Amino acid sequence: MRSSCLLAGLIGMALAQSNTQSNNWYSASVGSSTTSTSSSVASTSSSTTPTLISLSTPSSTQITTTTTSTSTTSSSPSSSSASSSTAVPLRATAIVTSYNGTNVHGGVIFEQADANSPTIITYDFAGNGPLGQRGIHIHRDGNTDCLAAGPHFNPAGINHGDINAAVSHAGDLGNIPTDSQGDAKGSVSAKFVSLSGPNSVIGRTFIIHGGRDDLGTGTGDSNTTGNSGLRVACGIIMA
Ligand SMILES: *[C@@H]1O[C@H](CO)[C@@H](O)[C@H](O)[C@H]1NC(C)=O
Ligand SMILES: *[C@@H]1O[C@H](CO)[C@@H](O)[C@H](O)[C@H]1NC(C)=O
Ligand SMILES: [Cu+2]
Repeated sequence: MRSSCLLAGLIGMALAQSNTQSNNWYSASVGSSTTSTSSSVASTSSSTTPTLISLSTPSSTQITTTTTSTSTTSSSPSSSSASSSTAVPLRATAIVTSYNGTNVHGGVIFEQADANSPTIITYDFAGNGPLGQRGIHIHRDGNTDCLAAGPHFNPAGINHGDINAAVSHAGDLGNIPTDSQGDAKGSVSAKFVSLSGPNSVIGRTFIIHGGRDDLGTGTGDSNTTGNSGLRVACGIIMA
């Protein structure tokens, strides 16, 4: 059952983050997200977004009540608190739903201790092919139509590379391994990913690809895309 594997993994992951309402954010959204098709994203997103935000937002994060468009690249609503140099932990989530008929799906939690710290990105996916490598990125534009999410988020305007590499896009998150069941669970620390300020990733799109990212070492579009293959699932990063 597609939703049960998500619930097991994501609720466990969310509870580990010690947010007392974390067990609700996923279950509240899974009912409608699993019935959606990739082409009906606008209506699905606008109906689930308010619930997701209200349940998932910790008390330290401001809530925006106008996040209904799937095509906005909003800057972080918490950027004002970051500029006042308070050490408030920042948190965001992305519900990642399948695209173009794949079965890849899951969730991602982003946590940053303060505006100058790396962001810890904890992910839990199912539905991939087994025993492979999958490129993951943050793409520039917020859109649940994965193909419309634009290129990698690259505010520095430099070449594609590995996560945390000096020459890399801020949205480059490297490869993650899939296990024998096609699941991928883990955590990475991304020093160029921020949840506040002008280069915030909030409102942008997390994408998992169908292939391995060559991390800029390959041919063709390597310096732009890493030749990571099709966009098989994605979700907008929300505070
Ligand atoms: C959708 O999947 C098919 C089959 O894998 C592929 O040929 C096509 O390019 C994909 N389209 C998009 C928009 O990803
Ligand atoms: C990628 O960029 C590097 C540095 O500019 C260059 O040496 C390399 O040839 C480029 N690779 C491709 C495939 O264009
Ligand atoms: Cu990508």
